[in-house]
Amino acid sequence: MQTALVTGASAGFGAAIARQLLRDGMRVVLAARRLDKLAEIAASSPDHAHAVQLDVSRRESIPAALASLPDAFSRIDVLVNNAGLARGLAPAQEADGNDWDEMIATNCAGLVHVTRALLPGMVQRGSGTIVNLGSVAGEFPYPGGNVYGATKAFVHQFTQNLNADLIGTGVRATCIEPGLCGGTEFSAVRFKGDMARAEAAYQGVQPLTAQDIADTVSWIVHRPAHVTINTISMMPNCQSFAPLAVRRA
Ligand code: NDP
Ligand code: 8X3
Repeated sequence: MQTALVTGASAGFGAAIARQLLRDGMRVVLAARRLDKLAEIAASSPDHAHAVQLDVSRRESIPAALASLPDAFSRIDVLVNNAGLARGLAPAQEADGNDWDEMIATNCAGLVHVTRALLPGMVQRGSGTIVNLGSVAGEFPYPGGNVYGATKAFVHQFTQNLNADLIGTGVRATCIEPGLCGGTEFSAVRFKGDMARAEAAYQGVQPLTAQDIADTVSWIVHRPAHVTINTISMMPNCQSFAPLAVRRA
């Protein structure tokens, strides 16, 4: 039986991914800061799910959290680096520097250090799958996306560079890059609890769902061992591309 570790499993995509991988018959370690929420999800599969408190932005806490895993959950075959957030939508010249620090610490530094901690074991065993949550925001710039989009461009390129390093090891990495997705805490977090603003993002549209993302992760994880999916970009039908902005006098 394979074991997956899902970061940010207390809500949104991460909770849906953890539930899906449990339904797929895997053991799952659920990691995030809110242990109560993780424990609630893990309680539905007491033999196969384990909740661990982990703030990925606190680098020094990562080894201790991983060392605390019970034996049955300690060999991680699948890492889903999902923990992440956007803070604010202000133009760069007005944005809050603390918001920028938090996004970089979580989306970039947290993701690379969790990966670094688990990679040697995967390489030693000759198998492993890493799924990173990027975003369309990492490819397509939009006003106010400044540092959030840049962190997701980082996630994209880190994933591809992982595959460059991991050739021949049996370990593979994928970056999933979703567009507008509803039913998660993403916009509530981005707008710091301003629910009117958060809900407005999903009015009159049918966005992707967390289950759409979970289905995609499940598909990636279950590809045969010789297949690497480098990138998946996905959007709801209600979203597409727009022309470049041109400011005229
Ligand atoms: P949610 O806000 O619903 O969930 C985010 C999860 O990340 C929560 O479980 C939260 O748990 C966890 N988290 C945040 N900071 C940390 C931290 N420092 N350490 C550990 N866990 C943390 O967001 P989504 O599910 O919507 O988003 C998940 C990922 O997908 C993010 O990386 C996001 O950028 C990306 N994404 C989202 C899209 C969307 O439209 N929703 C589209 C494209 C990409 P806790 O607070 O308990 O720590
Ligand atoms: C989340 C999608 O378009 O809000 O990554 O940046 S978007």
